[in-house]
Amino acid sequence: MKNIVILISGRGSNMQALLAASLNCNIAAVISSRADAAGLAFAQVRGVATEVVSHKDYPDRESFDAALAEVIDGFLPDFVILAGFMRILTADFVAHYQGRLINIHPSLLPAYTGMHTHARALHDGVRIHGCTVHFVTPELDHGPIIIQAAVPVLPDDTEHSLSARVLFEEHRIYPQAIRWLCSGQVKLNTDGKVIHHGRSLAGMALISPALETT
Ligand code: NHR
Ligand code: GAR
Repeated sequence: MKNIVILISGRGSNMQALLAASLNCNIAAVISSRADAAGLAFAQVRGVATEVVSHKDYPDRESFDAALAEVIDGFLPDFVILAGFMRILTADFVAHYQGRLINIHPSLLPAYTGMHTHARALHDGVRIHGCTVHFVTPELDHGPIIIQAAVPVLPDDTEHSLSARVLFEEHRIYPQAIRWLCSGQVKLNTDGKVIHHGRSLAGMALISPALETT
């Protein structure tokens, strides 16, 4: 069975969705970059090991990442899952977990990399927004894509309502992506392409606003 380590920084609702999903893998630990992350208590109650590696205890990104990697590697992970983890990681850290480091980002990448994705989508008036699970590469939010979910942006949407609609889909696609990885159905090729074994790539279209039925 594959070992996974989940990294969080706050609420941890994606981590909760992963714990609730009965994945075919062993969740070895939940590690937070903040001691006050609400998600830590949830993991503890469910008997999952928790650790805190606070970025505030380190003078620079290199030393924080080195300390974080040491704690992570103590759990012998096959995959390291970023779930609302809010620190940009150095190229050395990313290289150490090449093909094993996964992130969920609240936009349809490559649109809206970085922070404040929902506010920027609303500002631009896009009709479709969403979320993306991808392998992490040194370039922020640019790694190979495993799965995406698209949602409509509604006329009265606020950052709050739109982020809730996207988050609902995050909680569906993240467990699916990790299930595929742990069963070997999804792999990162040596040329940096994501390979889906035995998956139908047929899907439904989300058209927003909906087409008229004539
Ligand atoms: N690191 C690398 N190298 N590549 C990625 O794709 C990464 C990453 C680290 C985190 C998650 C991420 C996202 O999905 C992620 C992807 C934090 C920031 C950020 O600006 C940006 C993107 C992501 C996470 N962090 C600030 C920093 O200075 C701190 C912000 C804060 O603490 O609130 O690190 O979008
Ligand atoms: C999620 O929407 C996740 O996609 C996003 O932060 C939220 C964390 O929620 N991640 C980022 O923006 C990474 N920069 P959670 O802690 O409840 O899972």
